[in-house]
Amino acid sequence: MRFISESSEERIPCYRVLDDDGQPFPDSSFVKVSEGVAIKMYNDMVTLQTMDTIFYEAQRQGRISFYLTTSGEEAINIASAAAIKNDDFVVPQYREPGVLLWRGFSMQEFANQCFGNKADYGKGRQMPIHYGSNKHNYFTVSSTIATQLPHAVGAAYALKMDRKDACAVTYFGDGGTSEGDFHAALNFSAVTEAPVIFICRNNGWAISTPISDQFRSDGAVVKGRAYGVRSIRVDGNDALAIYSAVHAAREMAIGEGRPILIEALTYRVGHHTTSDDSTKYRPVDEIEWWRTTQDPVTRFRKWIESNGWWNGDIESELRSSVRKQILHALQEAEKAEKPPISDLFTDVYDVSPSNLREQEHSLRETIKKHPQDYPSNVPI
Ligand SMILES: Cc1ncc(C[n+]2csc(CCOP(=O)(O)OP(=O)(O)O)c2C)c(N)n1
Repeated sequence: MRFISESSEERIPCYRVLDDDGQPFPDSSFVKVSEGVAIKMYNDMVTLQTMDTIFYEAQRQGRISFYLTTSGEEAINIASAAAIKNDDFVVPQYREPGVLLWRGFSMQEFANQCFGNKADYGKGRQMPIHYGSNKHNYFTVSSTIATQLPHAVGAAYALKMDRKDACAVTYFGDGGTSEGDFHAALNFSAVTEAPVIFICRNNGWAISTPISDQFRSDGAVVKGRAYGVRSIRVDGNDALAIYSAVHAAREMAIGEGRPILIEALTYRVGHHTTSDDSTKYRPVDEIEWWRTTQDPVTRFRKWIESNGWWNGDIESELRSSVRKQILHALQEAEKAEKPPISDLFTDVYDVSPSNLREQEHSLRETIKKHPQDYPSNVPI
């Protein structure tokens, strides 16, 4: 009689390509990245980093109501985006705007969404950072944890039924793997053999809840295996490792018709959102260590520099032009008019039901009575 152990016998290894100094480990195998792709990856990582700094400050100045940074997770965002194709559906959590950036969503489009102005595709009806784009096959962000995961499996299954040469790629945090939706999604994906790539950003924290040591050593990869989903653990701060793993995952997902799970080990360097102060529950030294010595952007820069593709002059030029572009986009988005009040009541029903018409009428009456309490840049 032999019971199967409840935990894996050995610690799951972590796939790495670049060491902390941006040099490939001897004999490491990885997918080749051309100079052009590597430069775009670096450009986009710097753009994402700069956008986070400036948008975060804009929230602190009271210009936007909310923001959430991706700091520390730039490699997961950009390298995974680089390894997939534009036809692949992206079903995000909320800490992956870099994938949308990679696909060509402009700074102006990001800024319009955060200000909820009339150029925002969501017509100002979503909270800031709930980006979405039909054009870029990027499903609209929903902050309700893990609800995107079953959707991604359904989308992947539809792609398979239609015999499309594409997969669905979905992202989530380590906290999300404790939700029922995560388990339903993994089970459903394995049973239907859906071409979906699950990318878990194991960033050590779910708001103020630390990920336990047990989970750090035995995390989402083990849950993947439990559902019969092929899985790998990767260094999330190593852009080359992420690129290679996602590239291989895509080939298996589409070629063999199966789900794949990637657990990327990383660290959430920023506060959870602008509503959080993470120094209240974690040591500042820990944050600093990750922000400096483990920065994925610097690590990748060292690699492109050692290939002779980058230098200090291009670096300063890039940083200053990206900064200007982002500041300009913010100013434009701030100046733009908001969507009209009537937009609040459209796009759900073909013909508006009586209760919605009553609510609209009541809102208009209230605004008439208390005009001083309503923003002057929202057309009535
Ligand atoms: C269903 C649900 N429960 C709780 C919350 C509140 N909440 C927002 S973010 C978050 C933590 C998520 O952590 P994780 O999935 O690890 O992602 P991270 O923020 O670390 O990137 C929680 C509990 C929510 N948004 N949705």
